[in-house]
Amino acid sequence: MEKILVTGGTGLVGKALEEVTKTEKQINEVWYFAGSKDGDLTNLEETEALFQRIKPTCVIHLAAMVGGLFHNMNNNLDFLRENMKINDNVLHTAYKSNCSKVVSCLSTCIFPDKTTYPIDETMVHNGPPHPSNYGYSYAKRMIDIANQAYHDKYGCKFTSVVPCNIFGPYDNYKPEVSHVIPGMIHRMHKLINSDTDISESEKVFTVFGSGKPLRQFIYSLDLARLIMWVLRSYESVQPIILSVDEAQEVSIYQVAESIAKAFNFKGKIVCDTTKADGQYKKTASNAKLRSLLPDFKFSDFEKSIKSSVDWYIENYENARK
Ligand code: NAP
Ligand code: GFB
Repeated sequence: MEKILVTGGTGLVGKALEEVTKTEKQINEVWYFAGSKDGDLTNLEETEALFQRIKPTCVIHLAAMVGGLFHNMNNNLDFLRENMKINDNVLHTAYKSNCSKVVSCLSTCIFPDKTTYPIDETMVHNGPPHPSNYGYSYAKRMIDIANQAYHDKYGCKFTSVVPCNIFGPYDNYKPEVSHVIPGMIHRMHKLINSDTDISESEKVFTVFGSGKPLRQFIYSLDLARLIMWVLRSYESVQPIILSVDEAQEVSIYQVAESIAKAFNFKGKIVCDTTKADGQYKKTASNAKLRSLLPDFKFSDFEKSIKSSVDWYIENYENARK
């Protein structure tokens, strides 16, 4: 029997994995989706107690202090320390628990800021990350270093995936923490449902920054399917990028237009260039994934945005906001 512990199981990606396992888990698998209430993974004793309770054979390690550009910019030290503690506790406890495989999660935002494009898996440590999120980036990079060290010393099958920006149901919509898509969904929903005494066509939605930066976005349910494939079939310690194609890259302004279309928003969209843009782009190549899984189909971006907006409207009361 495979017992798969998903740390960070109550978040955006964890909930997508839970949804996908409903139809795709195998007969010999039992899945556990743990959140911080099941154990604070910055605390070694609580981490060991969680592993002692679950006795996992495999771990999908998603738990992290996670946030968008503005949260990272103001909290690099916390992102560094929290995530270093979580990652060391989980990896070392997984080793001591004789877990047969651990799949951890990096991010395309951790690559060097000054780089050639497209970015690929060999470039993780080729230079400093963007200054806006160096704390998070270095903590994530150390997962890759630790994976190599556990493999060198003990032969552990510890590997990592590198998603591009992720969105979908159960995202984190808290304004001070959120990534761009949940941040915009939350703000547009609030704009549409406030000031009902002025017509919607007179309302103005503000895109933070210039709207010019470029991003690749993967729908959380697609990522969940790819992570399951990595758990079952990817045997290398080296990271693998899980991203949509380079051609799917969109501007932040285009994201705002897609969200406005999903809300059928009739007002204006303007950009507040007094707010930071962050990284201009972090274009990643998914050639390694495509070479191993040539037939994988990514969901349509516009349809996935519509599904995410509809989910937020239907689940507004209980959403993290
Ligand atoms: P999320 O929605 O913020 O969820 C974070 C998860 O980690 C939650 O389940 C949370 O538990 C758990 N957690 C946080 N601190 C914890 C602690 N001290 N002890 C135990 N659990 C803790 O994050 P996400 O977007 O799903 O991210 C999942 C993974 O993907 C992360 O490793 C992140 O770095 C990576 N990633 C995310 C993106 C993105 O765009 N979202 C892009 C690339 C990579 P609670 O629910 O109890 O708080
Ligand atoms: O998702 P996001 O916050 O993070 O996107 P990054 C930031 C971009 O979206 C910037 C613009 O260009 C912002 O100016 N933006 C426009 C907004 N409106 C909004 C809004 O309402 N909220 C937010 N948050 N942005 C993060 C890294 O970079 O990527 C993290 O800092 C993490 O470490 C994440 O890895 C995946 O894509 O810029």
